Amino acid sequence: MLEVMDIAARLDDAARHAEATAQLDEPLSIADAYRVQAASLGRRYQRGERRIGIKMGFTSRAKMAQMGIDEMIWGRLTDAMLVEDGGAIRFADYVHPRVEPEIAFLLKAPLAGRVSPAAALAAVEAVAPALEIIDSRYLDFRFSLTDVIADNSSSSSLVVGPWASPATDLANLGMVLSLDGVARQIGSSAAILGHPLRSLVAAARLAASAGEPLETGDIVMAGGATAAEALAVCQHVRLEVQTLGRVEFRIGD
Ligand code: OOG
Ligand code: MG
Repeated sequence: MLEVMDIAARLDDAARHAEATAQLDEPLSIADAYRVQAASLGRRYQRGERRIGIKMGFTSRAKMAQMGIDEMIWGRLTDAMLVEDGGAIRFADYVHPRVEPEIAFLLKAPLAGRVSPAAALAAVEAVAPALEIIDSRYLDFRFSLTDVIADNSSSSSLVVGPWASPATDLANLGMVLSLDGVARQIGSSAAILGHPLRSLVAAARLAASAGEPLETGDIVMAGGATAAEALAVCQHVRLEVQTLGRVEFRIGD
């Protein structure tokens, strides 16, 4: 569908040039919004980026309340989105970036379709504290459900901390997100669907139903446990997760 390719190009260009674009006025179905997302990722793959996994969105009440959307969404992650733990991003590469405290899973086996939490856990190689940098390509960071899905669910960058044993109990880990050493968001991993593993279960189902099942080596971001925080130049961002440890990055200009 021509319209799908056009919208995908507009959103991909907005991301590449770090320039906000207007909300979509074309009414899209959810299926078409995911088609736009797939098409915009297709442009990235053509430029040489490689798929490394998926991110889940709106898996916590805090995130749903902040953005006024109460349906779970997902987006694709590529190698170009990875920021080294302790590294830096350039503020100018983003439109209006925000950061959120998350948990990441690394898979050691494929995981597709309707799986039990036990089966999901059996496919996990490791878990890690992680920061997601989201950056809506829409003006004023405002969007409808289909807008944000088309925009790869605001996916922009991710920073993954040290990988830990999958035997780590993720049920209720304290999470503190600090900007320049000041705690700004305090939460628990329990905020993520009651248990972050449930987000992995949902990811397995959603990715498979899109014809792109989770594979060995994939990273799955479970979704923000708290509301996101807006970022500014020169900040230092750090997440401390009980038991799992810390992950951090700096923002240059
Ligand atoms: C959409 C992405 C949501 C999460 O972790 O809930 C998300 C947004 O808030 O812009 O990444
Ligand atoms: Mg997120």
